[in-house]
Parts: sequence; C-alpha cells; structure tokens
Amino acid sequence: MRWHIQGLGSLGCLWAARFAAAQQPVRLILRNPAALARYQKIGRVRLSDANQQHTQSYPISAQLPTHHEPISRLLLACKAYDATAAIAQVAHRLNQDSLVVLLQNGLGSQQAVQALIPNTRCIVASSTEGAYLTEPFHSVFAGQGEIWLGSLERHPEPEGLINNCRDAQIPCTWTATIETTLWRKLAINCLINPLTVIHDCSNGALIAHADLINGVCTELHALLIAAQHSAAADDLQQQVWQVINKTASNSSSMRQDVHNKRRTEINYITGFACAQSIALECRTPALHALHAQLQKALSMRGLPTR
Ligand code: NAD
Ligand code: KPL
Repeated sequence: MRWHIQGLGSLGCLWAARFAAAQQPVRLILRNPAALARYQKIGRVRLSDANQQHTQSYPISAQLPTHHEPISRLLLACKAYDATAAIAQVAHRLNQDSLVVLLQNGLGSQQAVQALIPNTRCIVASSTEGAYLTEPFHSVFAGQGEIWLGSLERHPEPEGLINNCRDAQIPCTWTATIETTLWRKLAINCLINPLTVIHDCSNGALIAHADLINGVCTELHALLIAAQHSAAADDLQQQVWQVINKTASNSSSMRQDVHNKRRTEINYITGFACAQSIALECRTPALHALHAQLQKALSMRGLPTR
C-alpha cells in the first residue's frame, strides 16, 4: 500500500524515512511549486540518530497536491493550525476507501479535518516520539516514544494499518479510547506548556508554581468529567507531576516554538480547553486566566495569539 506524506517537517520526514527504509512505497506532497523545487534541489529525505552519528538518505519522489495520483493512505504531518488548509489541497484525491492519519498535537484540528472530508476515514494519532530538523528535509530522531492510533468516530481498527507501520519500525498501537489519550495529553499540555512560556523556564522549574498548577488541574479534572472523559481525569494531578519530573530538563514544545519565533499551537491546547469549558458550561476561571496570560506573553513576543 502506497503512503503519501503531506507536511515534511520533523515528524513527516521521520515517518517518510522509515517507510522508505522498509522499502514501502512512499510519496511526498509539497505544498506549492516553490516548496517542491526546494525539495527537488536536495532530492532526498535524511534521517539521523539522536547523536547524529549515523545519517541515512532516502531519495523519495515528491509531487504537488494537484497531482492526479489517487491517495489511499495519507499521513498529514503539519502543525494543527495548517491542517484544514493542507487537507483541502488534496481532498479531491481522497475517496471512501482512503485512510488519513492525523498527527497533530492538541485537539480541534482533527475534528475540523474530518468535517472537510466526511466520506474519508480519519485516524487520529497521539505521538510521544521526538524529532527536530537540522536543515530542510533532514530530521533527527531525538526521542523514542510510542504512537497511539484510534478513531474519534469509534470505527474499528483498519486492517493492516498497524502491521504496515510496525513493519517500518514505526511503533504504533491501536486504541479504542484514543479520545481519552488525546484529552489527557491535552490537559497535561494545558498545564505545562503555557507556564513554561510565561516564565521562560524548563519543565522542571514549574515546581515553583505548584499551587497554580494544582488549582488549574482541579478545573481541568472537572472539565474532563464534563466532557465525559472521566478516564482521562483519573489521577490527573499525579500524572502531571510525573511528566514534569520525567521531563524536568526539557523545554516544552511551545517554549521551543516561541524561542524559534514560530507560531504556537495555543488554539488547539488551552484555546480548545477554554472553548470546551464554555460549551459545556463548566467554569474554569483559572484556566481562562492562564490562557489570557499566555496570549499576552505571545503578543509581547510578536507571535500570533491564536
Ligand atoms: P514541523 O513544523 O516540523 O513540520 C510541519 C511541516 O508541514 C512544515 O514543513 C510545513 O511547511 C508543512 N506544511 C504546512 N502546511 C502544509 C501544506 N498545506 N502542505 C504541505 N506541507 C505543509 O512540525 P512537526 O514537528 O513535524 O510536528 C507536526 C505535528 O506533530 C505538530 O502538531 C506537533 O505538535 C506534533 N508533534 C511533534 C513532535 C516532534 O517531536 N516534532 C512530537 C509530538 C507531536
Ligand atoms: O508534550 C509535551 C510538550 O512539550 O509539548 C510535554 C509533555 C509538556 C513535554 O515537554
């Protein structure tokens, strides 16, 4: 089965390289002629290990979204805020037998993408793998992790998908409760990411803000229950502190985006949680205050606030 990969940043290149290494057919989709020309000048995706001691090159074919080839399996590996525009570019190439794997962080973009392509099955992913680009189309696999795949519409596991990924050394596991996984990660990201931006600190330094974290955590706990994801609420506070301790020396992804002067995924993290709290009439004043403080911190750095 041929994979098309749209979004050739850190994770898109990581997945593309692994499919190519396993000799599975793969095509890259670059967003416009200029991006395609930039790729064709280099002509390959590169993948290095964490120490950058070993680098492999994969000369993978690339094409434009307007290409005529039908898409049976698509990995959409762009940021959450680019997802709907990206899928709109290839929607005409998808059909009812296509599968689209959505690799975006947070929540909200997945539902928006599915609404744009109602006749195509979307699989959502929650990934804890870490990768970054050293230069265009050169990804460094910085952290082993796991990838949970599931269906927001509770469809059964698509035949062959997990084996296909595992054959390419992509550590995927199917879960019937992906929404719980995504909501729990969302709650953890709502607590850690904004504060690391506001205080410009590592995850571990958040211990100095324990009271605030525990207060917002209580609100998120109530929100998860209101959203009927009580399994995601179980032991939330303990989970949050476990993640903070385990990733103490890390810079959160949002803080990294800010340091790199890149737009953040705020709208799909605290933005989504605040919108849900309003829709579900579940009061979360401390969460709203944290979101507003984050917006202020982004605005002061000249970055979009949504
Ligand atoms: P990235 O910014 O490195 O790459 C995204 C790529 O998508 C960019 O190259 C961009 O040009 C491209 N793109 C945007 N719109 C496009 C379009 N219309 N057509 C084609 N390409 C388009 O992002 P990333 O780090 O690979 O992350 C992807 C998602 O995975 C994000 O939501 C991120 O939060 C999440 N995530 C990343 C990591 C990580 O370690 N990098 C880990 C877990 C989750
Ligand atoms: O997922 C993360 C992120 O940085 O986005 C956490 C868990 C906060 C680890 O840094």
